[in-house]
Amino acid sequence: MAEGTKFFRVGDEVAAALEGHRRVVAFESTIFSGLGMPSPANRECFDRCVTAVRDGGAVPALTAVVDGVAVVGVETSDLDRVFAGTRKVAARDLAGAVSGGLDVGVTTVSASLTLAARAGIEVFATGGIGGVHRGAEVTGDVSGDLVALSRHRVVTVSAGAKAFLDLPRTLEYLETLAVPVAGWRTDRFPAFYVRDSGLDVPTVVNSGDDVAAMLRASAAVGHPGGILVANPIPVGAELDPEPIDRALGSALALVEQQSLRGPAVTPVLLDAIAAATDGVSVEANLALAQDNARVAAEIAAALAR
Ligand code: PSU
Ligand code: MN
Repeated sequence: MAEGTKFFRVGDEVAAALEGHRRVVAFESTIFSGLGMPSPANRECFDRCVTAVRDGGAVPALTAVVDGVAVVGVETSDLDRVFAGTRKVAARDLAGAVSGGLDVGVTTVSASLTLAARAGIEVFATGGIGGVHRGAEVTGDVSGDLVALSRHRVVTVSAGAKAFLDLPRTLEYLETLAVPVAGWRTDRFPAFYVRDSGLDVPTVVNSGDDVAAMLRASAAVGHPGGILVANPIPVGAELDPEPIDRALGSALALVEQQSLRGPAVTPVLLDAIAAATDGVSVEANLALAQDNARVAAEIAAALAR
């Protein structure tokens, strides 16, 4: 079990689960904040993810920075503050956030993977990961999420990544970083709202046991990092790519026009797409996040056997 420190704490229920049945699924908090999706869908998204994890016999562990402490397993009484958080904390921001006593910070995928590994959690669920941004050959904007995937032995379940990223280059970068990418019952990389980006994944997994075997094998052969499990959005929730592509075009133009750089880029794109597609894209986002949580619980159960 991970001991607490001045800067780091594991919630009671999560700590007990890690000592006992070991079925725990970590979550990031950016996705559930205003930076990830509009209110009140963010709260509904969290509730549906939590229910999916508990229905699968696992315990959810939301990560965030609260009162200068990096927390794994945010207390219920702190949820409202966290969901209202506006400070995005990536892996590289964690140290400064806690040493500087930040009141509330919402964790990205990279920060959550860091904290999950620190706590001894092996499975993490989100909606979509960050990746290589379009135009990265000029801006150099590559999400720290990719590096974190290569650094921590944690399984990440995601519905691929949003198409505002450069998906072929994101997969190339994951290959460079030696991150195994496994399609959940598919040989195609999903693109968030749509099940098939047209890009292949190198490995197919069909069950939690398949993923557990891969993670154990990766440790056995001395591989240091985690595994990306790409779970396509459920069939009934898939969106028509046409209106999304149109929204994406204007969202990318907005980023260009405002000369946005760095961590500000992703929240502005997410917000513009949600606004342009009305409630439709948000409902799809809830459905895929919930399904990722369900798959993550299945993997956590397999890892605990
Ligand atoms: N993509 C989404 N929803 C999100 C994010 C990405 O579809 O909420 C968030 C996640 O927290 C992810 C972060 O880790 O954005 C990546 O930000 P950046 O591109 O600045 O690394
Ligand atoms: Mn970035």
